[in-house]
Amino acid sequence: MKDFKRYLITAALPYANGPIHIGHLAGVYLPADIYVRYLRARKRDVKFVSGSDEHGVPITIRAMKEGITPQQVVDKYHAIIKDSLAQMGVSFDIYSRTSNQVHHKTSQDFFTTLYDKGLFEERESEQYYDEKAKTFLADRYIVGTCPVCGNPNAYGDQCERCGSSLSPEMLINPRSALSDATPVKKKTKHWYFPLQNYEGWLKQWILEDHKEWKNNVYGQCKSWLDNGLQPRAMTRDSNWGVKVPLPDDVLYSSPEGGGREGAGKVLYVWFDAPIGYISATKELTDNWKDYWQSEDSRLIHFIGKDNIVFHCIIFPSMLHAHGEFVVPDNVPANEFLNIEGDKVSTSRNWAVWVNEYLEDFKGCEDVLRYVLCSNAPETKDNDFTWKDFQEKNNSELASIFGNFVNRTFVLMHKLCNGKVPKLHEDVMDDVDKALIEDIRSAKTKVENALEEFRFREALFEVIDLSRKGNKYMQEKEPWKKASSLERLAASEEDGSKLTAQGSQQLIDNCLHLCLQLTANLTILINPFLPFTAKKLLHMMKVVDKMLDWENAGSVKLLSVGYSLRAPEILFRKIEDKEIEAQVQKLKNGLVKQESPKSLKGLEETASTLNQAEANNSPLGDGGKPTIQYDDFAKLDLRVGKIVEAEKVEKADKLLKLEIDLGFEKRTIVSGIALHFKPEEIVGKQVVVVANLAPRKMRGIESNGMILMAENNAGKLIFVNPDEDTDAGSGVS
Ligand code: B3M
Ligand code: ZN
Repeated sequence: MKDFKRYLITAALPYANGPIHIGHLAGVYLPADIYVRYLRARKRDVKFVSGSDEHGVPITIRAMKEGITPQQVVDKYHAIIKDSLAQMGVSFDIYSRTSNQVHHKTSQDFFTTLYDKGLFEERESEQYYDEKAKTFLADRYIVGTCPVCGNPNAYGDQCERCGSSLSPEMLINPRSALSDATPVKKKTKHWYFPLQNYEGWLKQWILEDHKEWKNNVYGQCKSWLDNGLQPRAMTRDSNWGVKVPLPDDVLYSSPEGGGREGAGKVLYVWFDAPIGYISATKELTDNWKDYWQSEDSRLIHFIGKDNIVFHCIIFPSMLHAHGEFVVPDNVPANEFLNIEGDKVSTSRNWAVWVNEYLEDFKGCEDVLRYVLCSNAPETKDNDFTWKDFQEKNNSELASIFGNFVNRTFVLMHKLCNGKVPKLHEDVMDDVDKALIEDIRSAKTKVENALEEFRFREALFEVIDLSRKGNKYMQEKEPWKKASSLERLAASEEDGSKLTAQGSQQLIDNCLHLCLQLTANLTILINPFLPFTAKKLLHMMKVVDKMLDWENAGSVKLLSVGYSLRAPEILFRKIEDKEIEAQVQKLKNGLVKQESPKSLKGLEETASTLNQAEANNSPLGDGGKPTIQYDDFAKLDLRVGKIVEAEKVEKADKLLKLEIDLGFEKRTIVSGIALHFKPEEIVGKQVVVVANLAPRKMRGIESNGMILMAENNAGKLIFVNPDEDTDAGSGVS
């Protein structure tokens, strides 16, 4: 590998539209932080930058949902995210935000450079427009039926049910996410970046020159490149974002107005956001060009898999086109972390929020770091479960690592007067020598894995070294030698003094090596569990300097005769009731999609966006807008009776129900499994939406839906007639 002088490590800028969850940590921030801490320990010149992504539709949609302005949204969540990351020990050199002036200027200058070089294509096209909200509808402002899977609520850029990447034109029956109105087509003008012009360069740079990239990243790039790239619009009609740095007569010059009916023109969020890495480095240091514009700087982007195309194809093409910047040397993207067997969904609140974890498990930051790293979704999606979290804490961190350190310190205080004992080389045996070899080779193993972004493996090697420490101690049994010492001291026999001396030497050797091993564990664990490393330094009364990576592998880190502190408990036990409470919290917090709560504030925000006239809800709690009788009359509601119920395999929340509707039996899949056992509900009467289009869930076709009420505590209650009624009776 090339010898780089400097490292610039970036971690994806999280949208400031909500707190971060543990999937963000596992996929992006922890691996980045571990890598940076390792580089720092190796005395490399490194800068670690990130910040909040404060533009784009995710922000304005959140503003709609919360009924506040986009500015209020980003101020609120930027603070929460920044604080969570700091508390988790993610050690950025700077955590900035894209609403900063320096960022607006940096991204506008970037745009202008490309514009002046004539690298954009100016295009006028017809786009969907909401006449009520007076705005163009790009990306997530438009919803409709997915042409691939039939999901009626697919977005203009993606279907969340089947994962297809979409454009607004592909949606069937498109409607505005703002007003529900059917949009009309209007002409507007945008600036497109012709990605296809960079295909040749990209193919050489990625497919030929970076074969070492992770399979998942390389594979995704290859498939984008094989399918051929298309021009991509780098501007949007919106009033939230970085203003396009062109005069009005250019922005709107066209016989048809160029989109003047819109709210203004801003840079596409995926144009400005990655430039945020540059702006943050500028804010951090006057020498920012050394990191961005010098060939001996190594740029590495840590991201989640959904951001691969932006970081490997679009942004590098922009950097290349600009001409003055380095391009990433690696993009070690991770896959996704699921929670308790189900995909994380922020809209359904199926997530473990980092700010809440920090409240509930004070002082356990390293436990989460450990669990997320040892289970990181490096090569495939992985699952987080609370049971596994408890298991990993109690039987790995506490019983292996913590136990080794604790035994070493307790015995050193008991058998060696609280001081580092001598190493008597003449009585060292093969077991001692093997341990020294294990210490040496652990350093190399951890290092090799970290250099290649195999963080799970690196962490495993550290824990494995502590496991070897336990085994060594078990074999040596210094406590047994100590009790035989006591017996010898009491005996008058000749030669007992000599034997006693020999036993003390064996105890010394064992604890000397166990203490040197503890010092090594401190260095090796530091990138992963920095809070634990700090505690260990304190116990050993040594300074941070000991953490230098070059010290690892040595068995001369602690001086003989040096007195050490009493042990601290490194990892407390996590109790069953704490875990049960978390599982319950997840289940109770689950929000069904499109609940009235999630639409709250639509009115205010629609007007902040465009002073548009909005649909008022007749309900005080921000419910859905008024509908006409005809809308209601479309529903065929019937009384049915549950005749069979069973769990759906590999789906925690689903029950497969057989419902007797009198005229026929129906299969309905319902998301109520967390609330009811199958046997409890057989025989119950329910109200069924009988003419709902069929939908496949986990391979089972569901024909209808049962109505449920939900109380304030999140408990589900059946909606049914108040006396037994014939199956199939109409409900109106
Ligand atoms: N904010 C997407 C995300 O949070 C986007 C990343 C920007 S990185 C430049 O997943
Ligand atoms: Zn779909």
